[in-house]
Amino acid sequence: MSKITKVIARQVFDSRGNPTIEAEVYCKNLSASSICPSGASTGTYEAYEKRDKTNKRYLGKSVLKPVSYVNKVVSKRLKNQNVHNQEKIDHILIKLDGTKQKTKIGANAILAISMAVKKLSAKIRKIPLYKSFIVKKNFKLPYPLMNIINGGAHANNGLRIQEFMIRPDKAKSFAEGVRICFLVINSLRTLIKKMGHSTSVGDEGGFAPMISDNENALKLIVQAIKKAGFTNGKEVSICLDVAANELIKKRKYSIHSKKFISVDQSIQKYLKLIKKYKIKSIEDPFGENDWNAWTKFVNKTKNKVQIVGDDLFVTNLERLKVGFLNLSANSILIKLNQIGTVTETLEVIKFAHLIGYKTIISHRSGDSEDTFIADLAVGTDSNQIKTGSLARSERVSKYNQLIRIEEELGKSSKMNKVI
Ligand code: 2PG
Ligand code: MG
Repeated sequence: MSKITKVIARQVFDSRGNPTIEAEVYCKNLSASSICPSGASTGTYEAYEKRDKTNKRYLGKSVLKPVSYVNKVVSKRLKNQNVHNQEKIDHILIKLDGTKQKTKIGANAILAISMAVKKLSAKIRKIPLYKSFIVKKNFKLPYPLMNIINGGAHANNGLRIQEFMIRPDKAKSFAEGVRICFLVINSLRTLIKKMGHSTSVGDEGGFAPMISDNENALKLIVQAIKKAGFTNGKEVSICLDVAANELIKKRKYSIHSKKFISVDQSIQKYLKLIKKYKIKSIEDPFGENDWNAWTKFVNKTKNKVQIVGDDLFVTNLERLKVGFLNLSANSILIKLNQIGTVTETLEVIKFAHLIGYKTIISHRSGDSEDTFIADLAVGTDSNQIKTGSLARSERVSKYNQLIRIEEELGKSSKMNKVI
């Protein structure tokens, strides 16, 4: 047994330059720390991100109150707890908070502690973090879902769809998958330059050229894949995160253009895009409360397309159960800070696998140097990871960690399965 001696929280900054919480958990002179990420296109049912709304010094964005609560109250409460008993510690935090969406302490403070506990436990046991989750042997590497064009809430180019991603479906190793994405990204950069657009990047490292039409972005990606020497739909496939919550008004959607159209019309347009651009995965095609639209869409795509629930499920077991009963999707995006503890995240992943859903571990648009999710993806047999482009260190750090894990696993490492 290793007893926690103290927990220290501090305000640090995320990749968008906004304040966020880092927690450092100690067992005597050993410690581990973790930083909570933060989203821009958040779902209503996500766990609560607590900020000092009235503190004007940081424009209402500081996290000094939750930090102080951890240092004054939570640290004492966790003192002498066994750092290896993650579930007990997470339940103490959940109980101490006592609210459904973790509004009292804030899910940002709770998660930073929860992840730091997990890291410290692995450190003390002298095992790599990825070996401390669900999988005990035959570790597999996830396929990267690389976001190469940013739109929606992550850029200011007016693109309706938030994320245009590529997935190297035939890659035999993670490092090879990254190489394939690297080649496509480089061709894309050349193409964007040639068009006279800026090659600057958005929040998740993907290019954010001033293109506002979805189809123009898709055409550009198809061209880039070809120019890099690959075939769209074979070695590389296109995947989207629509983040449709941001594009809804009175049950009508402005996904395909600025015009709001019905669910049925939107589905028809989706089907055309899927066929024309061989799209293999669509995340959040409809809003978080529009269960019927999701069911209709899954029916129409006949399980040939990966339909991913992000804002729909918010890494929440209760919502995933509803989705399962309604046949709403076939995959779930996993974001630790949507639910707030490692234990609850693992419960959701286990249930998702039980019902045959794919799990995609995800970053947030506001992220940090913390690479916890890379280990989580391997340790939970998640077959994909979505963590931005091959740009911006907070994104690349996750890919680099997976490269290290693959190297450590050596010959025994394999890639996971993709739909
Ligand atoms: C998403 C995420 C991550 P955000 O919608 O899937 O890409 O964005 O963190 O802004 O919610
Ligand atoms: Mg999303």
